[in-house]
Amino acid sequence: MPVKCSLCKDRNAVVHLEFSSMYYCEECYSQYFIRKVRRTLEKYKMLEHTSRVLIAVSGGKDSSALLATLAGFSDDVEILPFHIDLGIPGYSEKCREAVEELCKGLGLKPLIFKLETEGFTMADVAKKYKKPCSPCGTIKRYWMNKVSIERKVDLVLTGHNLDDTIEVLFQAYLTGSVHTIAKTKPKLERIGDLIGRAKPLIRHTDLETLYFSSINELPFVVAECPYSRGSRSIRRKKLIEKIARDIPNFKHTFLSTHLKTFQPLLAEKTRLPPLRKCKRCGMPASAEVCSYCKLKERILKHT
Ligand code: Q46
Ligand code: ZN
Repeated sequence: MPVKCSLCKDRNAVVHLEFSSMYYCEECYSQYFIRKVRRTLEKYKMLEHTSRVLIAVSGGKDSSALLATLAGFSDDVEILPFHIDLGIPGYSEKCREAVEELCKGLGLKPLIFKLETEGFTMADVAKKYKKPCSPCGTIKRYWMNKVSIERKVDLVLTGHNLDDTIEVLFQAYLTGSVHTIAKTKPKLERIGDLIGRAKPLIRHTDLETLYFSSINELPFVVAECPYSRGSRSIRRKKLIEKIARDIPNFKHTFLSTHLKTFQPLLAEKTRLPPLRKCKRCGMPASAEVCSYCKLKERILKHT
């Protein structure tokens, strides 16, 4: 006998979430997913004093689910989908196409930035850096912020989910990275020219966004970035998954303990260095020259 949906008790269930022991049919699952995003937005006052948000869309399942959920969410908040074409051979093109198709279906016009217009791509970065994910993060943060300033955006929303957050925290607690622990939270307020950032999917697991994107047939790229192969963060995610198999709500408990206890405590005790303006590009920097300008110089020297 097929299992029935725990909510409508009528239709057959297609999704089972182990951490909550709930079963959902397609319709109830989508409603549950959207409700949870709305509750997260409200709980952490993410859209307060916000009239224009930039949603960073990568072409993956998480940011696609986020954009689809928030498109048409409110007449008071304008949404600007933003995609960075990183120029990763055999991968970036698929990502860009998925974003374009998704936006077309949602009636939104995406803003697409091609890294190659800077004179280099992630392929050049990967030749220089053994672990390209860290410079890739610098590039993405820089352009998300720069475009947000230019477009007068109040807040940047990213598709980081619970699994992403727990992976970062797991490593931060292991190594005692107090700054990372202190700044890992659902919403970071704006500091000067550093536009605020929020993660409306911070309470959704990897699997929850995968189910939502698949059920709603959203265009997204299934393949992983070729530069992520063998990365430590993927290995850590696998380890966390093993723990969650024995303790199904491990990730949720970790996040809530972090947010209730350690993050506020450490945020009070840690002071981030005051921000300056990069002397080359004028963007916020913790040193004389920002990390993006340093990275760009290093790559261009060798290309
Ligand atoms: S795109 Fe960039 Fe990711 Fe590829 S190089 Fe790493 S960070 S894995 S989300
Ligand atoms: Zn700079």
